[in-house]
Formats: sequence, C-alpha cells, structure tokens
Amino acid sequence: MRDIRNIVILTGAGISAESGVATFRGPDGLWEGHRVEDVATPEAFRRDPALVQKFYDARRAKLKSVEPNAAHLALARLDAEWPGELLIVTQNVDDLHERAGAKRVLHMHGELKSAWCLACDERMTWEEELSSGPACPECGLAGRLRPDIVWFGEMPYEMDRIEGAIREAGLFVSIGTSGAIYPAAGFVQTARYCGADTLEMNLEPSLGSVYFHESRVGPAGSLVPTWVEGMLGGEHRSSRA
Ligand code: BV8
Repeated sequence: MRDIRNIVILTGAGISAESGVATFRGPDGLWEGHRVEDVATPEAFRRDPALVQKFYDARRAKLKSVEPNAAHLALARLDAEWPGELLIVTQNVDDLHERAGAKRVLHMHGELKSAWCLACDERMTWEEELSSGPACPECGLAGRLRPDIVWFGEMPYEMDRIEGAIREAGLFVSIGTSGAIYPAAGFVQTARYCGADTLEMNLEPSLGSVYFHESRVGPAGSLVPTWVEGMLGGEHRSSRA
C-alpha cells in the first residue's frame, strides 16, 4: 500500500459549468458563433482587437454574476485540510477557485481579472472592460492593455513549476477537461510515467481517458465532494502497490 503525499489537480471548463460558465467545446461551446481557437490567438488580436477585447470583456463581466459551485468548494476544503503538498493547476481563466477559498491555485492560461500592458510589460489586476482602450495605471499609456490570457501559440504560464509538481506527485487528478488542449492534455502521461496514480472526473470520458488508472463519469458538483470526503477520510492510501 502506498501513501499518497503530494497531489496535483488539473481543472478545466467543466468544473465551472455548474456555476453557469460556458464550456468551450460542448453544444454551447461557441461564443457569438466564434470557436475559441479563432478568437484566442495573437493573430486574431492583431486582426480585430475590438472583437477579441469584446470576447474577454463579456466573459470578465459575467464573473460578477456566477458563484463557485460544490466542486470548487470541495477542492478549497481539500486545499485547507490536506497535510501534504497540493497544487490546483487550472486551465480556467475565471476566479471561482479563489472565491471558493482555494489558496494553492496556478492559472496556466492566465486570468480574466488580469491585464497586461504591451507598452511597459506590467501585469495588473483588472475588473472592468478593456474595449475602450483605458490608460495603463503603471505607465499611463492608453490603448496598450491586452487581456492577460495565454492564447493559442503562446506559452502557458509556470510550466517549470507545473512539471516539477507533477514529477513529485503521488496522485494526479483531472477534473472537467476535454483533453483537447496541450500541453495540459499531456500532463497525465507525465504523471503516470513518474509513477503517480491518475484519476479523471468528467461528464464524459475525455480524449485522454485511456491514460488514467481510473475514470469517474458524472458532474463535478457531485463527484468532487464525494472524492474529497474519501481523501480526507483516509481513502488516500493507493490501492496500487
Ligand atoms: C502552446 C485561453 C507552445 C483562452 C486557452 C498539435 C498537437 C499538440 C499541440 C498543438 C497541436 N497543434 C497546436 C497545438 C498547440 C495548441 C493546442 O493544443 N491546440 C489544440 C487545438 C490541438 N496549444 C497551444 O497553443 C498552447 N500553447 O502549445 O505553446 C509554445 C512553445 C514554445 C513557445 C511558445 C509556445 C496554449 C493553449 C492555451 C490556449 N488558451 N484558453 C480562453 O480561455 O479564452 S485554451 C482553452 O481550452 C481554455 O483555456 C480551456 O480551459 C482549454 C481547455 O478546454 P477545457 O477546459 O477542457 O474545456 P472544454 O470545453 O474543451 O471541455 C470541458 C469538459 O468538461 C468536457 O469534457 C465536458 O464533458 C466536461 N464537462 C462539462 N460539464 C461538466 C463537465 N465535467 C464535469 N462536470 C460538469 N458539470
């Protein structure tokens, strides 16, 4: 029996679905008829900055009307009570993990509530709209702020830290992600190669389900609280030698 000390949890849009935040590739996976791959690129921003800013302004504004759900709250409880290392690596750009109370959260694809000034390279908390081209609070230049979001073709944030955590993990858990986007979709293979147990919880088997030792199918709002109860109740002894 192996004791699991360190946990890495990857989350995707599916964990926020029950909070009313649209996912990317489900039936509602289009935004005003656009695929995320078509608006979430540097080329799209160069070609039509107003469209891209509008896409993110709408999603940033939506944050004010959604709440964390039972899955976010359960992960926040695990974060608070787990005695070993724990890291929530989220592909999500919403703030629902933090609003649920989670502390050890890493946004590998950036955050809606952050802006990045292309004039002075500073990043800052940003709650309002960017479409009007507001001045950067740091350097004062107007019209140079972009969403602090990792677009397609851009390097996700803190990859070294993520890979280091995965190498040390005894358990890798993936929640609410389709396994369509890299490098996140490859994390389970790294984890498995490094000897971790791997568990997926998703509404349907993801594209990477075959790489997981265990795959639980259902809504995160039900599966995650049950899983956390088990982990805090001592179920964290791996069933594998
Ligand atoms: C990079 C920010 C390199 C924008 C996003 C071929 C092979 C390998 C890679 C590539 C390739 N061709 C191109 C690439 C690279 C590309 C990529 O992966 N493309 C795909 C299309 C193949 N990746 C990149 O470009 C990445 N960067 O590779 O850089 C590099 C190297 C050197 C130097 C420079 C660069 C950057 C990727 C990040 C792009 N940005 N987001 C935004 O959010 O607006 S990605 C976007 O997809 C979102 O972040 C989202 O988080 C992410 C993943 O989607 P999911 O979270 O999984 O959401 P999805 O809707 O797909 O699935 C939801 C799941 O939940 C479903 O399975 C559903 O069943 C489930 N679900 C629904 N409801 C529930 C539920 N589960 C539980 N409960 C429920 N209630």
